[in-house]
Amino acid sequence: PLQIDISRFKNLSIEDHDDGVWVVTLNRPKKRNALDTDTIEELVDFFSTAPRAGVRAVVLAGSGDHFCAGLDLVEHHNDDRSPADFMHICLRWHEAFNKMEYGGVPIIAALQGAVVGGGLELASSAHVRVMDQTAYFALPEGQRGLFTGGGATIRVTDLVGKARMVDMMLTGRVYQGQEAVDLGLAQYIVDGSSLDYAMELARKAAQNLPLSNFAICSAVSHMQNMSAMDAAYAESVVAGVVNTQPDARARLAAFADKSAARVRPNSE
Ligand code: 1HE
Repeated sequence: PLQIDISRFKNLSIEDHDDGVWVVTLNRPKKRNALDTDTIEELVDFFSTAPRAGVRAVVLAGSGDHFCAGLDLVEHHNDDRSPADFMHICLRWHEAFNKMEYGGVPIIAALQGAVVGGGLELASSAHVRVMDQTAYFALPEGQRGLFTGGGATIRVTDLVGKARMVDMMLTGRVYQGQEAVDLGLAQYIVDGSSLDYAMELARKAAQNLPLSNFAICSAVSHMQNMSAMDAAYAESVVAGVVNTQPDARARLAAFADKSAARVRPNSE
């Protein structure tokens, strides 16, 4: 496996925990973790390497009271970018976020405070989102004279549907609390720390075989982009590889000899 040299990351803080779980934290709390060009390059770097470095699951977090304020508007203003410059900026965002969504490593986002604009685009590139009671979601681009450029038109629309996405952009509507979960912006809301709960979920996911997680966190997204016929075909091929992997034999044997845990309803 590749080695990840954590000393080369400045705007991300990166910790390698037990069980192959890594915690990647946006670490510019004074700027509310706004996404400047350096942060995006570090995300490209980490998430390009992680699938080949034995990373079994990632918790993606933001330091301070807010997960992420989106595009660094001050950098954008100061750089006075041309249309071509900003197109290339957006292509780097897509590079990072596609590496996340399609890379095959489970990513659990731990959300608090503002998850807005590009921050919501980042969060929606994770596979699972856990919010605490302070978290809120919005797309303020419309009010700022901007448009989304980091994949919201695709990923946020996938989460909440076209009409809600367009409303969020037109009116600046903010979603929070249980309603945000009901709409699909997050899958979990917790009373305590979203980071603690995200860690718990990441440790669970990390116990799956890496090849199963690769399929779950890559194939499902690819298949969304295919026709149903082609997706079914691709699913057969992926299942052919995953479901016959030698590492699965011990798990299947444990089921057959009745030593493996059974699936039961949650207890009250
Ligand atoms: C920033 C940014 C930022 C804060 N870029 N510097 N995103 C937005 O429109 C969200 C803009 N931010 C906010 O609405 C608020 O800052 C927050 C709700 C996130 C936090 O509020 P608060 O009161 O805690 O902080 P603050 O006083 O507004 O900001 C603290 C500092 O963070 C301040 O810097 P300072 O040097 O004066 O201390 C702010 O300038 C800085 N800061 N947010 C740069 N976003 C690929 S297209 C994507 C399109 C978008 O993402 S549009 C951006 C949408």
